[in-house]
Amino acid sequence: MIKKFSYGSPFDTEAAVLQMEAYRGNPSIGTLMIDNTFTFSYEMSKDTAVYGLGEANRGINKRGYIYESYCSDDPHHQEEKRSLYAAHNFIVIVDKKPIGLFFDYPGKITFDIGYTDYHRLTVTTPTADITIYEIDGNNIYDIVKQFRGLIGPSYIAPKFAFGYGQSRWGYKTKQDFYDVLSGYRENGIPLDMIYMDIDYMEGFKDFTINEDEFPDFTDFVNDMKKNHIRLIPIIDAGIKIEDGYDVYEEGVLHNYFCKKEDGSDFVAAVWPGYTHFPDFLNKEARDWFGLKYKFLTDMGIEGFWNDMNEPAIFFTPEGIETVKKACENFIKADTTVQNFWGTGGEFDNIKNWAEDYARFYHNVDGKMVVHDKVHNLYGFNMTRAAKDGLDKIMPEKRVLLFSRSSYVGMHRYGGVWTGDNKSWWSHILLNLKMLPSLNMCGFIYIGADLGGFGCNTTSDLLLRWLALGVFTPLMRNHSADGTRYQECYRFEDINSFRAVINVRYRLLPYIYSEYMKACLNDEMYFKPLAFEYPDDMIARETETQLLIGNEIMIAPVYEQNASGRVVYLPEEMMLLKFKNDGSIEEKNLQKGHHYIDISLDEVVIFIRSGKCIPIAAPAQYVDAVDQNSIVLHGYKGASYILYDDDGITANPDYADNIKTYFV
Ligand code: MIG
Repeated sequence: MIKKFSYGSPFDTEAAVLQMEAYRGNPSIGTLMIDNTFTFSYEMSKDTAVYGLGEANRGINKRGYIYESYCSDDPHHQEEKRSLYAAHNFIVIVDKKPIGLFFDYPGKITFDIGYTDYHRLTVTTPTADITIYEIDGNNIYDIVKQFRGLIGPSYIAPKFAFGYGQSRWGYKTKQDFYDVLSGYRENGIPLDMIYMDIDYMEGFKDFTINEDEFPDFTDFVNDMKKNHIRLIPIIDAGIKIEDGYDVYEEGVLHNYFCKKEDGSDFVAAVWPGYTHFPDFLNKEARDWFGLKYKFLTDMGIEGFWNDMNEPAIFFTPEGIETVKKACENFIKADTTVQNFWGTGGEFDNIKNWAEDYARFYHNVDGKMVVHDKVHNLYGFNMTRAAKDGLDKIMPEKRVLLFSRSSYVGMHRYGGVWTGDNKSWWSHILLNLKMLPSLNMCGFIYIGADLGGFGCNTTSDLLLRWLALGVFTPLMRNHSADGTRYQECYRFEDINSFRAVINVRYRLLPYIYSEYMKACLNDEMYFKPLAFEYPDDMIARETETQLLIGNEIMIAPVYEQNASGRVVYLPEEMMLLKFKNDGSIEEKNLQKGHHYIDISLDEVVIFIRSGKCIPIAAPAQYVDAVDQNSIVLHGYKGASYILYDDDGITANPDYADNIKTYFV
């Protein structure tokens, strides 16, 4: 059952789609402190676990740290970070019985989950205008399913988006893209998408193409499609201030940009230099921006990634003034260590600066709302604008769309990638641990930058990361300009890369089928062992393995120089090892701990007791996966319900598209 509580006068975030009566009293657990601020406080027992928070740092069980939802463009995801790019304020507290709590609040909100006091959970907001949904249910899945019903159905990606994609910030010329195509095809490594980062634009202006490099963009897009490659361009939040640029001029004319208190358009610098921010909380501005995507869909584009939509701010004119004053003072003052550090720090201080977020306003149904109070809704509404626009442009078709920043509710409009991670071994695990929490909040089309975005990758790190990426709906290798190149064909052991990525295509019928079931039935695709085996103390604490769909478990290798790993089986399972030569080794294993050898060119899965899965022959791209090549692997007497459809028609129906297979 879901119960809604509302305090003060909360902003309508539109995260929830179900309307219900709101109560004023106390939720059934915890205590409230309401003055100018709001605090929910709950005493945890020794064994209490807390799950959720979607795209957030640290473990699957969130206990023992403090998290802040305030969408932040911070590319350094070390262990102490409290905020990443998203705000997913849903938790499930598991004590004797689980309780779900969604704190629907669009500004900064803090979850102290046993950080200050290991036995206390406190959730705090700076104003006391908040809505809370309390959900009780039989188990965690039941609570998640009810929550998903509350927030509405998940975005459904087209099937081509389940292929493997290559990306890199720094591809500039047509030749750069053709080099990627030939690098993959000539080496027989599957590929379906190449991503276009900001350099395809003219001067980083959204909805423009650099005509010098791409004089015949439509032909280029079509030629790539003939090679079974979709180009997926990036769209940034900020619109360059430049006379003659239509998007800028229309935005100014119709008051579609965020304003300062004095009514002027707010100015902030991002890649194009000074820009204005479209007011995505204003419906008219959303409608306008969404239809701009037509510029690219008219040229054959079928997918986008929305970036910089926290929104990220490098600096504002006000910030620059502050820095300049600090520099002037530095020049005049004695050179002390304090002055040196203090002045240098000002440069960092004005990036994504709180004072700037308090300086601009949204027009929400005619009312001016200061940005920092609704900060976490910006990326959500950018992607909503895009999806609503694309639905008007191509109502019958699914489009690939994912965003960097998000809030609960954005899962109806697109997927997410988890932003600028690094080529660190620890980030394989961070990637893995975010996946189920994101699913809890309805984000199913998700993935991380495989191989790591920042820093320099190594071939073994990339191989191990790809072996996890095989199972993430978004399987994209992406890296930052200036880092070591990490396209698979750049390394010596190309056969190993081919072998690992082949597994993705062999498992595609299963991955797509389980993804669609999760979307269409409000279920989880990535499940922690703790959710499935709540009475198994070891399973409850196993955070380096996941269940994928209903049939399999994975246990990726996440340490360098490891030739395998210890895997915990909470029940008897059948190991399947995909070998480099295309063969599949099978072995039944008893419940308990096992050391499993997994070399760099292998992928291992575990089929759950009594189940089976479909496996196809390898293919170079999604359309070439041959349904007739499907063979069932798993337990004798098992059956599998396969979901499949044309992969592109919007609003597919579950019942129309399932077929049962028997071993
Ligand atoms: O300030 O477009 O997270 O994926 O490559 C960096 C350049 C801007 C951040 C994104 C990243 C992308 C990069 N962008």
